[in-house]
Amino acid sequence: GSKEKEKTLAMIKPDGLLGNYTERIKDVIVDYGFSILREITTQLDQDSASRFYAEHSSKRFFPSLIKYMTSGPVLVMVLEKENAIADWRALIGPTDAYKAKITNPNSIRAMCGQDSEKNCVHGSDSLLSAQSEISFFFEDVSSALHLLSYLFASRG
Ligand code: DGI
Repeated sequence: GSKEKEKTLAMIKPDGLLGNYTERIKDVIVDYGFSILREITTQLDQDSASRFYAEHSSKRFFPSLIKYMTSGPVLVMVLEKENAIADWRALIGPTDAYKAKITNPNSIRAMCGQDSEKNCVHGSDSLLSAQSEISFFFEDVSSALHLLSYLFASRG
């Protein structure tokens, strides 16, 4: 019988877009059998980046993380397949891209990340976070606001 499909939130972070890794990452996504259901390019501002990473707000690296995440546009996707959440996490590799290059050389973070902060891509880490992260970008009013602010910002 066919297994339940699962959705996860994937993001190409500012360094990934800046380094022109989008097509290579999408090739990997398709090769591994994910469907890209939704896709949006947006610019996180201080407030939205802080809400997205709220669980890390007390960490020492938080200000630096927010500065990085707001430094340029991000490409956010909803990916779907069986076991999408764990499979995407496995494919992107460990948080620290520097370590990924040693321990998971075929991972996406090894391909395009630099260190424990500039690690090129995001993936939801649980069913609960996948649901809340997908609605963060695609199913509530904030997605329209992200898009609007991006459109207005790009007009200069
Ligand atoms: O789910 P992950 O992105 O793999 O990792 P996470 O949820 O533990 O951390 C979220 C993001 O915060 C991560 O992608 C990059 C940043 N981060 C995590 N640990 C460190 C960090 N940034 C710095 N500068 N130093 C860290 O130790």
